[in-house]
Amino acid sequence: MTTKQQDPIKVAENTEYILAERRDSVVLLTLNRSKALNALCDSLTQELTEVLDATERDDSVAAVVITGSAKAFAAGADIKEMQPKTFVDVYLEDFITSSWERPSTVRKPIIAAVSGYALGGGAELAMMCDLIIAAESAKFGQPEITIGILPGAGGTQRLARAVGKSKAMDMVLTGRMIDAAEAERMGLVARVVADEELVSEAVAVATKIANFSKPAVLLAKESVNRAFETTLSEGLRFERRMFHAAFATEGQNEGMDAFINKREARYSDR
Ligand code: DAK
Repeated sequence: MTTKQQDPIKVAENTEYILAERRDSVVLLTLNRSKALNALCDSLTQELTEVLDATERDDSVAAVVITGSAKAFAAGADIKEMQPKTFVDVYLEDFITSSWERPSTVRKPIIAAVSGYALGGGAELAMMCDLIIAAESAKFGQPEITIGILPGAGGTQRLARAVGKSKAMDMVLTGRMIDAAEAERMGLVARVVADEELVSEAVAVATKIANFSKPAVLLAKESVNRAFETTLSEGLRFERRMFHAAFATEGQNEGMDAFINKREARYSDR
């Protein structure tokens, strides 16, 4: 059964909080609620889920970049929406779980391009992406403790895995914000670039990945993610099988032949 393709740009034409723009095989998604510093209200995360669904379905999309505004990637979940809720409310409705999980299940490579504040759910959204590219102005934090709660979308788990216990505890228990340089030193972000180069750099990285053999990219992404879910020996076994599987792709033969014959590889994505 083939799934009907839906152009993510067309889907985003009906969205208020997500702008989508195509840069060849890369789709650039911009969070568009700058008045509230891109606070991640329910409608925004639902729209993001719909657009990501469409990017997954569209074979012509090879990678995704998510960015925000100059002042804020996203200042967290919407505190005004959360404030009146009780335990029973959030527990019974499994509060915002379904609309928050999509970025972490996307199979295509997905890059967060962060400038300004990435706080609470904003930092968690960035960490759900495969890698974070930060502008010099980026500030990361898990300030939930300052408003009487704790991180709820991976801030105690993905952060601890990314930067270790002591730094994660520092951020989660004090709510302290860190700047881009510290985030890079900690291994939270992959690269720091000048603010004005943020989007072009993130799109360039996404394009570079998009131009490799698609099956190899997906196998590699799946293998790295496996490291966070399993023991070393199981992870290595998984990696070995994925490595063997790469030899069932046309990309393996093409990439190696191109190297040997000193020419550029032309991947068929098969
Ligand atoms: N929610 C709602 N509105 C926000 C907001 C937020 N997180 N952050 C900023 N805003 C709004 C402000 O209320 C203000 O609106 P108006 O007053 O103009 O109507 C506008 O954005 C501009 O903000 P400020 O006036 O505060 O701007 P400043 O430059 O003075 O300060 C700031 C910037 C980022 C330092 C400050 O806005 C701030 O501290 N914001 C809150 C940061 C925060 O505490 N974030 C964590 C929220 S808790 C889960 C999934 C996710 C989550 C939990 C569970 N599940 C899947 C279960 C996530 C939780 C969180 O993120």
